[in-house]
Amino acid sequence: MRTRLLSLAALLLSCLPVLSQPAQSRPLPNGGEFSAGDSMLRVTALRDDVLRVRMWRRGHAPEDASWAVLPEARTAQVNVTPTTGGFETATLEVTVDDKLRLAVTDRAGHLLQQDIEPVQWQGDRFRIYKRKWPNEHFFGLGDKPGPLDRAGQAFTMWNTDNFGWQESTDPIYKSIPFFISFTSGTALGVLFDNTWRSFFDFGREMPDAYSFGAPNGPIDYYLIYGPDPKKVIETYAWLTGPTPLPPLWSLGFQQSRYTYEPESRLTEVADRLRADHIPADALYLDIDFQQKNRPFTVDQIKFPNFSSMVSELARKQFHLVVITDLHIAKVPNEGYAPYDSGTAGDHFVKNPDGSTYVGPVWPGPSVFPEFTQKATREWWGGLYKEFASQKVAGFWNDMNEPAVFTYPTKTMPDDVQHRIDEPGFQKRTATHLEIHNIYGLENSRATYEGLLKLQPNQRPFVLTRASYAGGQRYAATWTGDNSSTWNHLRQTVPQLLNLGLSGFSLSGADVGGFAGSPSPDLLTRWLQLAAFQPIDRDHAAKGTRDHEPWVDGPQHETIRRRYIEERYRLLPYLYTAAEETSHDGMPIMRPLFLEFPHATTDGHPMDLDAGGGEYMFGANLLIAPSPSPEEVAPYELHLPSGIWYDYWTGEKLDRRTKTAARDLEIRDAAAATKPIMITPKLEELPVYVREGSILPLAPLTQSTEEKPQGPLTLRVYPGEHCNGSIYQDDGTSFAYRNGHSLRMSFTCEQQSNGQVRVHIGAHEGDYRPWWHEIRVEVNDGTTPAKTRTIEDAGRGMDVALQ
Ligand code: NBV
Repeated sequence: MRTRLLSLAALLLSCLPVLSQPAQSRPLPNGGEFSAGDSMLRVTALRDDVLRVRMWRRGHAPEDASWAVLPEARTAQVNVTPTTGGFETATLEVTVDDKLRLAVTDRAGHLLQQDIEPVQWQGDRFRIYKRKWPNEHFFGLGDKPGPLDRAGQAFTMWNTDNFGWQESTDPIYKSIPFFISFTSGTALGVLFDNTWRSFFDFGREMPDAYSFGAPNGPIDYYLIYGPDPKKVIETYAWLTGPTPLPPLWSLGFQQSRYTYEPESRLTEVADRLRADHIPADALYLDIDFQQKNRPFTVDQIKFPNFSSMVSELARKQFHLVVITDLHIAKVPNEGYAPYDSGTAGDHFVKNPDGSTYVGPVWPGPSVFPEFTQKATREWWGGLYKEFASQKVAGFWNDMNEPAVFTYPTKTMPDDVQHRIDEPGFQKRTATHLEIHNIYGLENSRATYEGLLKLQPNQRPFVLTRASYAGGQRYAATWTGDNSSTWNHLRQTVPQLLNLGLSGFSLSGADVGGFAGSPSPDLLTRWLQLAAFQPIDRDHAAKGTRDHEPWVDGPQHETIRRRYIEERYRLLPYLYTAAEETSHDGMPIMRPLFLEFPHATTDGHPMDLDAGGGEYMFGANLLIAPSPSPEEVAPYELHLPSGIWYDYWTGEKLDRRTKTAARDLEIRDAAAATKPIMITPKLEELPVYVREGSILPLAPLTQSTEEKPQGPLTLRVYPGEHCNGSIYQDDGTSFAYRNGHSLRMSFTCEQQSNGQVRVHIGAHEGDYRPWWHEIRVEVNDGTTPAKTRTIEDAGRGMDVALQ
């Protein structure tokens, strides 16, 4: 009944122009404060295109603090112009009616968002209903499983260790309460900054409304206007911080397992990778390398020469990443330093009665750091001292939802007390219900900041499982315990895309699947695809069959090697994309609608028609795995209109011809393109290059530590807006902040006589790259490709290829 009433209300409202009756209001220089009954609504403009919306019951103004939003952004403000119903900025118009219903339009009068009823309170619980258009699509919310578009679904934010999760499982490990609404090519971002067990509904309850709310905590959300989706991403990075530039090695191939033990087994894997010429950069040690599962220890029997083993691996150009779970074994008087120093410093989470909370995890009864205290984070950071001095290169923060072996909640009790002692926050205690979703975020922050302090000139590499909005500032992430099934291989694409749209550009899924054993074909397909995903880490659960690239014989190994090698050739392109992320948050892995928001005239996201598997890797490469990777039947591939080149053969696909594809013709005759029929072959993953791309490639190496021998290759694909760039630096330090980096830009032009002129920009920055020569290779559909190799004196030049 209520549903029907709401639908009716929405329908009536949709017939009305923007609400005009003003509430009681008090103009503010940067917005307005509105009241009705005992409710207060404050809407402020951080920038002309960013609004912050806060609401509370009189006398209960919530604390103005955030774990996600950067203080500089949160306190930014622009002046606004008051209007009768609200105010306007240079970009947006805000109207609030007498029931405190908010409507936001752009200055051209297009309605961007509208409350369809007053905020619904039940005690501390609230839900906000917004109008949903039939053609509105929703993206983001981190790595929640399921399709790319969140429309028609409902979700809960509660970080959960969900081993063996499936496509319909919710929640899993992360809570990233940020989504992008995309309607007819117009994007609007919404960050609902509430750390409690919040909920989102995108038209599941009612087809014409979407809603979000929480059982407690503040009504505090940010509206980020595009209209271009890339603009929303950039602004979200401004609000919550971008992903820092990672160490180059973390973009190489990573090999992991639960657990490579003893020492000789890890060495054997390292040696086999090198012997078989499978490029690789990182090896992982999972929990069994520790003594009795105690974090920050090493089992001396299994790993008797840990320190020299790390050096020996480094000599072989491997970086070691070790797991450091956050549960600290409760073992008084056993000389276990993390427990002893943590107890002495009063760093563990407490029960309501003041005693230390103890919960069972891998080491048995364990205690948990109070990551919401700065002092505790500093103590935690110090625990990395020994590993850092042994040159362990990266750290893996698992189980930080936090996972506790108590059922059915699998986490701490709701009433555990967390102490907040933190710049920008009131000093107070909060229950676990408020802190749960940011616990993993603050754990990874403590690790990241601790490592920075220990090694100020080394970029930390932290891999976290749980996080919250803004967590990209501290760690890369992965999608937790997926399974070795075809469906999970397919799932990697929407999950990593949505993570990228939610700020987490550096993410990966366990290659081959964690739970279960992949068939040889599945593992081959997975290794292929992950070569074109941001983090490429092969990982497997205990008791599953081996996953390393060689395990299924030479035929499979040859295919697998070829894709990993291609990733290494493309590292200059990938690293340049990672550097872009570090400025503007643009994810490495992108849905088509991010690059082609107007691929269809009605702004329908192309991804949703394209079959489900396609995505962009960086701005120029389109990766097109089969939507049904287990099938051998041919499949149709729809590319955005324009000219595309086959990455592997250089063949030009000029598909601007109008087609008979009826649905496309109806939507947009001009953009209609002929679908390509792909007949899948195990050894092939279709990859296309967009016209006008210039891709930088390196000679093949076996690791990022190896200096490439030979020229930098620029693969030029002539076409509109032809350009490209490369970014290089030492790959590990912060010297780039002092100008010790190298940036070059390229453009190309196709002359009427068939000549292609490539302009190579001068070196910017003083980093000296590996190459002395540049090999320009023009792929314009003629075979063989035109090539010329020239000396690179760093001054910039024009190269003509006939
Ligand atoms: O530390 C063991 C595993 C780890 O391999 C995996 O990647 C994590 O997601 N960990 C979970 C704990 C237990 C899993 C059954």
